[in-house]
Amino acid sequence: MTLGRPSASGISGACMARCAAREVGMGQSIWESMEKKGYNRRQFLQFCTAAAAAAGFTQSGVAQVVSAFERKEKPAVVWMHFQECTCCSESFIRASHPIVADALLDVLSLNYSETLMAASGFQAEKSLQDTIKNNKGKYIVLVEGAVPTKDGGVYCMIGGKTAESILQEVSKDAAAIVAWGSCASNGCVQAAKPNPTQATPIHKLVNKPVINVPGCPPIADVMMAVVTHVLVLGQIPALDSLGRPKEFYGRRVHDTCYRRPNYDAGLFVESFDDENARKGYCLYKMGCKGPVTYNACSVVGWNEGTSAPIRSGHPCIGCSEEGFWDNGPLYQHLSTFPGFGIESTADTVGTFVAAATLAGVTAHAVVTNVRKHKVIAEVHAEEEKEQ
Ligand code: FSX
Ligand code: SF4
Ligand code: F3S
Repeated sequence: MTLGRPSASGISGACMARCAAREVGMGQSIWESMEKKGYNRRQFLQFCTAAAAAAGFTQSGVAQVVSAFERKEKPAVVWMHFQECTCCSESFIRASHPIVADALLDVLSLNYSETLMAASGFQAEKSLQDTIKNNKGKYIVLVEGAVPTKDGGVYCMIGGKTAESILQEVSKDAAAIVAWGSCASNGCVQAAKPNPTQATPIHKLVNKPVINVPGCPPIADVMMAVVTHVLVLGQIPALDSLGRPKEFYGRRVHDTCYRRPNYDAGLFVESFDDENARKGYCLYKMGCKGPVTYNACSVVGWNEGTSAPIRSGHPCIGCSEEGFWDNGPLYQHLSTFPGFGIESTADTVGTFVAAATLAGVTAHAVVTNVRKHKVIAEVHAEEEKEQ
């Protein structure tokens, strides 16, 4: 594939061609490289500030980033594509820190990316080979897509080699490996039953730690933060037991959802076009998997934080969770989930409350839910009166 870089990114395909064609491992610092490309000191400092923020540093960490970028040799990066749809790349180039997006892509030695590089064929292949040969132990591998292992791996081949052999070749001397998206992290749609090509996530095939950044696709700003973290600190961020950065995958979508008060109060959308949908009630009954999905959509948001699936009226389909294609129909609600507790009244809150009252049970949580339900209903009634 030889697509030029979309204009939204501000970097031309020609620039990528230069990146692809130049010699690698030249020992320039990030600052030297930026200066050479025409960035001034002010832009460099802006870049450092944005990078520090993306990596989760406080203001005091900016000086550390400046110092690191002045000294640190710019890392070489190879970005591989296997079984996927390329939305992970599409998401990444729309990150909301333009200076980080542009500078990272421009400043990084993005020596190989089938989507973003202008070079193709033997020139592209040479760039990949040079990168892994000249930067042993120092380069970063970003992988988009799962790898088919059935029938000798013939279901995904690039330049006559199987995806699996390419993955082994590039990851052998890598300093860090990042699995972009659910395809690379857990197999995603390719691995859905019956998984005809035996699509396999990256971490099951390589013998070193992999940072999993699931989501179909992952959130641009989360991708940006992970890359920045690896570059700025030169370290793998703290990961959970599934290899995901804790900072972004430590909470359920449900835990930070702005519709949560409606959930707790038993106020649900019953069909996509009903009055409750217009009021922004909870989408649980429409199949929302937010209660079992770990991702940062409710906090970070999409498209420069403009929206997220739930904010636009669609239930979360659990796209960052393993096997989400096989976890039952997308629009059928969960019957239960861990930590259901008081919330197990979600389907039958009215009935449950009536029964509890009859039995003379004074469970505080139930009472709280009823109160919330009443207050929210009153607020909505007030709003309607005012309109
Ligand atoms: Fe997979 Fe990336 Fe889904 Fe696509 O390329 S995570 S199919 S939206 O985006 O790998
Ligand atoms: Fe939000 Fe879905 Fe949880 Fe409802 S079920 S509060 S819409 S995450
Ligand atoms: Fe995916 Fe759910 Fe977020 S569907 S994009 S994890 S809201």
